[in-house]
Parts: sequence; C-alpha cells; structure tokens
Amino acid sequence: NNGYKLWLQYNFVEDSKLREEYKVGLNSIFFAGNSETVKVASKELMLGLSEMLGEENFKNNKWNSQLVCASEAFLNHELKKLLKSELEEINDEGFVLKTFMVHGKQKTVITGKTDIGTMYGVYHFLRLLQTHQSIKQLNVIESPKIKVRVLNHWDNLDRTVERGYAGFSIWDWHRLPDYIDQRYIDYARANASVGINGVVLNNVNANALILTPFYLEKVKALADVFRPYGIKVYLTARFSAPIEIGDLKTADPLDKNVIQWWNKKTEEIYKMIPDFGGYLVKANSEGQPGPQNYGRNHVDGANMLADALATFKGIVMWRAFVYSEHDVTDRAKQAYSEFVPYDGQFKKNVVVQVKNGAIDFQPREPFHPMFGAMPKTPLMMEFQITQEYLGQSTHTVFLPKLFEEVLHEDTYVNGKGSIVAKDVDGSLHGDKLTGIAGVSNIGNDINWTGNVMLQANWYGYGRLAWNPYLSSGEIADEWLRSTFSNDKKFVEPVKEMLLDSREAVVNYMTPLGLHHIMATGHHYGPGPWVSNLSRPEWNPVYYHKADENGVGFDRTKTGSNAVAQYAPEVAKMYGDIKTCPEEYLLWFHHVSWDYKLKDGNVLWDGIALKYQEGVEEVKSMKKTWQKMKPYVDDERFKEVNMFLDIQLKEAKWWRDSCLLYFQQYSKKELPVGVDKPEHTLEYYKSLKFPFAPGN
Ligand code: BDP
Repeated sequence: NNGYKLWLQYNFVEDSKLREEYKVGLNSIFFAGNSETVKVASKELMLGLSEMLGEENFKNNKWNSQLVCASEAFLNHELKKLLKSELEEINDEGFVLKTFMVHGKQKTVITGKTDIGTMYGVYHFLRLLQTHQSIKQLNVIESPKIKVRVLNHWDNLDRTVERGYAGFSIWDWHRLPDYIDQRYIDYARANASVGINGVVLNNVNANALILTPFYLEKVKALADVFRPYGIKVYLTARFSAPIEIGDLKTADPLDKNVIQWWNKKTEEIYKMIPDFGGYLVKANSEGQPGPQNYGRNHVDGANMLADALATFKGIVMWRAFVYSEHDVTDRAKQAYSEFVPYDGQFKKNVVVQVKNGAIDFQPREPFHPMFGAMPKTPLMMEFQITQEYLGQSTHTVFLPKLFEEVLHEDTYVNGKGSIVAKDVDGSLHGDKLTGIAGVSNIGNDINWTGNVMLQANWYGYGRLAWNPYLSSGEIADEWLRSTFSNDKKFVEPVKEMLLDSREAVVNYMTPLGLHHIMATGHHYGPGPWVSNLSRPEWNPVYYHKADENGVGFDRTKTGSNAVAQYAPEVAKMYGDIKTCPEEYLLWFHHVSWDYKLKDGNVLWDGIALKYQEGVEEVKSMKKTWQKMKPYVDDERFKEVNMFLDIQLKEAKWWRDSCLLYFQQYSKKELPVGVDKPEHTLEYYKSLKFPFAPGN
C-alpha cells in the first residue's frame, strides 16, 4: 500500500456480523438524476460498497430500493413530504441521511437541496461504513458552516512549489489542457469527500502568465474536471498583470484603463469558466506589487477587482499578510494597524484573508488580533497545512490540534465566548461571506503529502472547514479508521500519538512562547543565532531577544504594546506575566532567566526541560508506532518508521543547538534530566542546507 488512496481506502469489512448488517440494509440502491455530480457520486458509492462489502451487484428497485440517493428536486412525492422539515434545515451544500421503516423494512435516503449536497451525503455515508458505524437508524442533518473552503496551492508554473515538501506540483501545466492526469480526478474525490469546495491553483507570489489565454485554457481544463465534485477554481492575481501581460504603463487601481483591463480579463475568464471562483491577492507584501505602488491603498485595490468580479458573483480574497520594512518595532502589530482602519470600506464580495497568527505559521502562536476586530468586514482564516516551520514533511505533526486551538481562542470582542471560529463562520458579526483557506501540503509524491501521516492534515483541514467545531480527537479517529484500520488496538494508541504530536513539536522547537528561530530562508532546522539578514524582522534574534537579563519579546506596555490590539480582557491576560498562559510567556514578555515558573522551576531550567520533553515525546511516538506493525501494511509501516527516526534525530538537534545557544546568555548549567548536547554550538552553526526543499 503506497498510500495513494488516502483515506478512501474502503477496506473490506472483516467483521462478518457487521458486514451482514450493512448488506441487509443495502441490497438495492437507486440514484435519481443524471447530472455529472450524480454520476460521480454513484460511482464513488459503488466503488466504496463493492470494496467494503465484497459485493459487486446491487439491485435497483427504483423508489422501492433500500437506499435512495436523490436531491430534493428529484425526490418522489412521498419522500419529499417525509423529509420536508429536514430539508428546511439545510443550506445548498447540506445533506440529510435518514432511515425510515417502511412496511417493516429499513429504507435509507440520502438527499440534499442540490446534487452537490447529496454527493456530500454519499461521502458521509461511506465514512460511516469506513469507520464501522451502525447505519440502522440514521438521522444526520448537516450543512457546512463556512461557505468558501479552499486549498491554496503555492504552486509555480514551472512546477516547483513554494514551501512544498512532497515533490513537484501536481498540476502538469505543460501537458494540460489535453492530458488529464488521473490524479486530478482523485484529488477532486479526496477534496469532495471532506467538503473542500475550492482550489486556488497557483502561488500567492503570483505569475501574471496564468492570466494569459494560453494558461487559461489549462485552467479551464482543470475547472471542468473539478466541477462535478463541487469544486471551484480560483487564481492568484498579480497586481501588476496589466503591465506585464496587458501592455499598460501602470497598474494603478484607479486608472480607467487598468479598471477596464481587469474587467475585460475577468469577463474573458468567465466566458471560459462560468463558475470561476475569483481572485486571491497578495499585495504590497514581501516585495509583491500592489496598490501602494501607486499611492493607493488595500481598499482601492481590492474593490477594483471586486467590481470586476461582482457581475459574475466572484469574490476577492485579499490577504492581510503584510509587514513593512519601514516599521520594524514589532512585525506582529503591522497587519492589524494597516487593515483595521479599513473596516467597513471593502465591497461585499471581498473577504480579507488572515493567517492564524500575527507572525507566520509558527508551531504555536496566539490568535491573530485581527480576529474579532473588524466587525464590518468578513475575515477568512488562513491555516498552513504544509509544514514550513514544523519540520516540513518529515515530522509527524497532527495539525488539527493546532487548528482547533486557534479556532477556540476567545477574542472577547462581544464578551466571553466570542471565539475565533465564530468570526470565521460569520456568526460573531453576521457576515454573509465566510471562508477558510489551507495552504496545501500536496505534491506529486505517490502518497500526495510526502509522508502518509501528513495526509491527516489535509483531511483534518477539510473536516474543520466544513465544521470548525469538530474536535481534533474525532478527526483523528475518523482518519485513522478510514486510512489504516478500525482495530481498537491500533486506533487508540495512534490517536493518542497524533494528538500529542503537536505539543511535541512545540516543545522541541519553540517552547514557552519562543518563535521564529528557524534557520535562514528554508526554515529547516534551528537557527536562533541567525542575525545577518537584510531585514531585521527576518532574523531569529529579533524574535527571541535573548541577553544576559533574559529572553523573550516584550509586547506589553513596557515594550511594543502589541497586547493592546486585543480586546481589554485578552490584553490584560496576556499583558500580565502572572496571568499570561505559559505557552505564550516569551511571546509577550521578556523574562529573566531566574523567573519562577508555575511548576517551581526557574525559566532556564523550564526551557531546558521542555526541550527534553519534546525529545521524549518523539521517542514515545516511535515506541507506539513500533507496536503497530501487526495492523499496518509493510510499506506504510516502514515509511512512517523512517520518518520518526528522522524526527527523533532532528528533535535532538533542535534541543541541543538551542540550549547551547541560549546557554551563552543564561550562563547556567543544564538541569538534571536534560541530556548533554552531542556536539558543540559551532558545529550546529556550521550546518548548511543549500538545497533544502520548498524555498
Ligand atoms: C511565508 C513564507 C513565504 C510566503 C509567505 C506568504 O515563508 O514563502 O510567500 O509566507 O504567506 O510563510 O505570502
């Protein structure tokens, strides 16, 4: 098993009792309608059932079938009446799974307001079987809580992937549009199975060529593949495209010719792709062009594109990932300072895309202060599924745990309970347009994500995008059962291992609120000593500020006062060293090496012990996995094992190099229980990785 089938393994149900139960409830099946969506959904159902039940031929007794799949418009009169109230509860993408007893016989209906909704119901039904749940009395009524649920591919036209660690891009631009790789179809199936309904095909550091007719033909081919699966295609729009591919002298968003150019370009796209989703824009950020190049602002830029898209119901996802080189006091404050004053000024079809934290996808960050702070502007969450700062694709880190933590943080903007998830799903401020984005970890490696364990992060992101209130435990459980085995002796320990893995990476990389101490450029491995980069805020020393007095970034009143960007309750909690959660201690405070932590250890000892704990956690992950040999095929077993070996080696590398580095300032011995470093600090500093991937 090379992992290509992801969580759609559809393993044979070995438990004969359960298999019989399923067969009894499923001996005849009827699909109403004949759209492309109905076709792919019925094909998927038949594939899943034949693999899981070992049964090829299911009868079709039309409306008398035991399983009926039909969207509302196709339901017969009787079923429509029976399902009336359930159908009223769902939105256009929602579904209902319901079992009735008709003349003493079990009958299950999968329905939705649309064929897409019904298809989501089919995938949910398959998931129930894959996770060995009873289907005797189904009463599931679900709708996605977020409208736009996209993957952001940071894929370049030359097939390299920015921060990609699973090979090259899966988009084979050269062979498109005529050659349709089976992978595109399987990619769409995987996304649909978890409810992802959009894909931004190309890098936020955009290339304008994607908007030329030559490439748009290729984009159209992909859009045609994805459409039956309910997936829309979006593109990143390079702000200077009117100059680069349009022969204009300017890209000023208020210039008539520029406006006209974008209008025409957009019309051209919709002619080819009538359900095109819209544009994602990174502007005036890390050297990307934007409205500020012309003395305009983000609102001018976003609204100009929004106008072009509005007639076609397209949207603009405008990123808030900005930090200026002219203000280096605290990078963490800049996006908020720049964007919050624009609240209420964006057009209705603009959503501002905000990373989960104010710096950049660290192993742990406090929630971005923009969440909750723009009541008149829909904000879309951006998570990073690819592990730029979390050990790339070799380290097993279960990210739903991180996502869940952020989604549950309380912004307090409308009083207690104003959690981030509510800003994202629109319930906090009544936003109509809601969205979530995950920076994809997918490449052309045979198992898609480089390391099979990291398929869980793609899966988990999708599940949370559908329902941001799902728990990471439920997600781990589902994923393990669908991907590997339903055996409790496998599921329970490996679930625990996954759920602990996120804390492990925090501990061996950046405990107690340390952040951004990864090595230059590629961010692979530790580099707390790096201080020579041209922009101060690109250097790890800027973030940890270690000196003889202590370590950490003072973001309280005595420092950058970044805490003031949060609601008063939160500002107070983070701002006071006594109430600041220790996970964020060094994020918000510069703390003396002798400061007493809650467990009685002084800070230096506490840091050292956390690094050690991280290493111990990886050891125990390894131990757990070793015991799983009986439940996993050889190929995947070995692969994960090798990766865990790398992870352990690198966890030690992190611990040793960081402790040696910080020890120069703390001037204290390592506490009892912390292993001695294997090498000298000079050795760790001398390690160079000129060809680390994904840069
Ligand atoms: C950082 C990455 C960089 C991205 C940038 C972004 O290092 O490669 O281009 O974010 O999100 O995480 O735009």
